[in-house]
Parts: sequence; structure tokens; C-alpha cells
Amino acid sequence: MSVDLPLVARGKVREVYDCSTPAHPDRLLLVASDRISAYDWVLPTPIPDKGRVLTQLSVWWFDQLQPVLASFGATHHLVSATDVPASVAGRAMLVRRLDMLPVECVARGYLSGGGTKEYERTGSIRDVVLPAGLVEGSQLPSPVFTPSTKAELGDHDEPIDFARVMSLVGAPRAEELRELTLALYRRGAEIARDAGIVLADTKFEFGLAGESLVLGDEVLTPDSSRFWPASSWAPGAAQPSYDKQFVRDWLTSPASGWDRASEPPPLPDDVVAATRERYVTAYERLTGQQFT
Ligand code: Q0Q
Repeated sequence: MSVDLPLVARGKVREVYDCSTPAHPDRLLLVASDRISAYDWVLPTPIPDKGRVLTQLSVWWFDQLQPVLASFGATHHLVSATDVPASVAGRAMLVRRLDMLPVECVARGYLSGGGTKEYERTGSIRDVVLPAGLVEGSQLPSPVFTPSTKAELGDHDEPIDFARVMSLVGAPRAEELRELTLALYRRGAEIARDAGIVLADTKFEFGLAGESLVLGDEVLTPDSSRFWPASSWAPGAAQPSYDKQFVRDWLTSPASGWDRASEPPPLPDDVVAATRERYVTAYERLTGQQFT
């Protein structure tokens, strides 16, 4: 247990704790661990500073995205990233408790993974018809909103269409979620491109504070997004992950001896160090600030 607070939710690499007080009864603490997941497994070897890097990156993105949020009359849930327990200093966010909306708001700027399979079957992604000739890694003519429902821990999110989003949150709110998700993605992709990173896709989570829409969760991190190195972007094959490729390559190499059906083996020190460096470099390139 990282902190002596009631546990609200636990994900593969993060926890949410109840941090309410009589003065502030609507507070949660989002804590990011140094755990890393790959191929749907949580690996036994932590990546030093991963939790701190991704938390500080979310904090920076909340500030960068504030103008886009404000243009929609929306805000974000971050209260403080410093007023947190010493045991999780730097890797925790004190946030406002929201009524979370039951929609994973995914924006895709590039064709990859499940999106490619859907396109190859139907020529479209959800209700958006795409031009012929696109391949894995292709940039889409314009970013596409591809929502899903939240799965239970360990399950995969279920893709849903826009009609289902409307049935879940009402038509006006569904439209607002789509437009805000795409606007946030566009701004994030623009900033990432200047840092030599392709933001292929990302997932946002929103909640309500009263009737106001609020951006929650982590934002535009390598855990909630696909980051690709722009220097090696080459449509036509699976793109290397900016942050997890060293881990994936080692796990699928003969050196690991992993059978993909049981818990993965511990990572070698050099893979850990190279992966840590990727997270730190992504933070420093995006923010222009030194990670300390
Ligand atoms: C909330 N989560 C995500 C999660 C497991 C994160 C609950 N501001 C909020 C937030 C946020 N963020 C949440 N609930 C109410 N208000 C977010 C899915 C799950 C670990 C970390 N769970």
C-alpha cells in the first residue's frame, strides 16, 4: 500500500484513493506506480521513475490543454500535484472527485491495431468511411473519434458507435465529448510533432462536476496513448512504440524464453535503463524541461 488512505480503484499500473476531508469531501488521489505492462501482462520488473515521469507529464498537459478546455466551457480535475503524501511525492495527483462518464473517449490520428483490422474489414472506422489504400501506420485524413465502454479490470474495452454514446450520455453531451476529444487530440498531436513524437491515438476520460464537463484521469501519457518516434514513422507495418519497444522486443526474443502464456520473466537491467531513458526523453522533449 503506497498510502494510508481507502483504496477506491486499482488498475494495472495505477491506484485511486479516497482523499476526502471534512473541508474537501470531493477529493481523490491518483497514484502512478513504476509498474509497466506489455502484452496485457504487468511485468515483474518496475521501471524506475516511470510513475513520476508520467504524472509530471499529465500535470504539464493539463496546463497546455487548459485553453482548449476553456473554449468548450470545460475544465480539468487536477487540484494539486504537490499537496500529496510524501510516500508518493511526484507520482500522485490530488484531483476533484467527478461523476465519471461511462465512455472511453479515444481519438485516432493514425491507423493502427484494432483500427486497422476494422478498416480492412469495412473500409471505415466506426461510422467514418475512409479512403481506400490506407495501411498500418497511415495518417488518417482527419482524426476520428472511436469511443469504447470501460471494461472491468483485465478485460478489453468494448468499441461502441456514436449512437451508443448518445444513448449513454444524451445527444448534446455526446457531440460535446466528440468535438472536445478531437480538439484536445489535435492540440496534443501538434505539440508532440514539434517534439519529434507522433501521437497516433489517445484516450481521454471525462466526468461531470454538476453540469460542467471535466477532463479527468491521466492525459496524453505513453500509457494512455500510442507514441511513435517521428523519425522512424513508415506506414506499411506496425510502428515501433516510443516507450515500450525495448520491452516488447526483448520479451518476444529467444533471450527471454517467455512463452506468452505465463507471467513474463524479469527484465534485464539494460532494457530497464533504456526504457526509463525513453520516458525521461519523451518528457524532456515534450515539455522542454529537465526531468529531476
Ligand atoms: C476515477 N478512474 C480510472 C482509474 C484505476 C485510475 C476512478 N476525478 C475522478 C476520477 C479520475 N481520474 C475517477 N473517479 C472520480 N473522479 C478514474 C479509470 C482506475 C486506477 C487509476 N477510476
